Amino acid sequence: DMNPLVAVATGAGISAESGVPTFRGSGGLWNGRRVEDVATPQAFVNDPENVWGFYLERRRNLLEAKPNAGHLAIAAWQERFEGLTVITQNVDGLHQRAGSKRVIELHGTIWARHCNRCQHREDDFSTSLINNCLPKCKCGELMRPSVVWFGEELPEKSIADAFDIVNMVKVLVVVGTSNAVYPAAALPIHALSAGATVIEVNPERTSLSSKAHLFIQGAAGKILPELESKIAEFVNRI
Ligand code: BJW
Ligand code: ZN
Repeated sequence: DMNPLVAVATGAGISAESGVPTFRGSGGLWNGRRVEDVATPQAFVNDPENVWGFYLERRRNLLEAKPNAGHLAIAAWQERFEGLTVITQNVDGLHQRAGSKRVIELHGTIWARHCNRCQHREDDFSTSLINNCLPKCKCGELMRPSVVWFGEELPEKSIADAFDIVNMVKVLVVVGTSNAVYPAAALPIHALSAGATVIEVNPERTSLSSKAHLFIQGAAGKILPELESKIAEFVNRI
């Protein structure tokens, strides 16, 4: 409906300063659990209690967490850059809580569950099991968190919209992702080949850093509040 000039692609690092652990790298790892061991359909089949335990623990952590200066800066940019869209790999909902209006959740949301058999879906803000029972659908099947696990397709419209957007923006800001998980990691590469200026913000270098037009080394909460005029400079370049 609108052609955004600017999009922001985010990963777990944007929420690190809110006290939300990342998946990889230093400070990553949820209680020693590797994401590859809990974020797969097979892990859920083998041990649904363990997988639900992981997501309920993360919900409890998120209820304590608040959007940080990085999320708030991105929300403020939408006043200046009409149609600004946030394309996030995160499931935590912190962009929306910061006030961002257009958010594409590539990997789903932790705040819903659905049934693998009949696709029945409901919001779910619970942080513990009732009577130690895993949530069951009205059809009798176990329900699962509405997130995207390894080996699963991303929501079709989300990933299609994301590629459309990076195809038309002048500037893509990539924040707090290791750029290790596909297809999300292909978005900045696609933006580059479509002629966008790509700015990366991360305390550590990633596979994108040498390809980006600008790599700014640092924490999102420190760098993003200072970045608006730099973005505007690239947007206004012909
Ligand atoms: C800061 C900071 C601060 C720290 N400020 N920054 C080749 C091509 C295509 C696909 C594949 C491929 N090879 C393999 C695949 C399949 C697979 C994949 O990509 N595997 C890779 C590991 C190689 N992809 C999939 O399976 C995807 N589906 C798919 O491809 O479907 C088609 C298909 C089906 C079947 C077979 C083949 C293809 C689905 C991927 C789903 C990922 N799901 C998870 C869990 C979601 C639910 C949950 O949250 O539990 O998504 S895994 C986890 O990783 C989560 C994240 O969204 C995702 C990305 O992590 P992210 O956000 O980058 O975080 P980190 O921790 O890695 O990095 C944090 C960064 O922040 C670091 O760089 C820090 O430096 C930085 N940082 N503090 C700013 N203050
Ligand atoms: Zn069902």
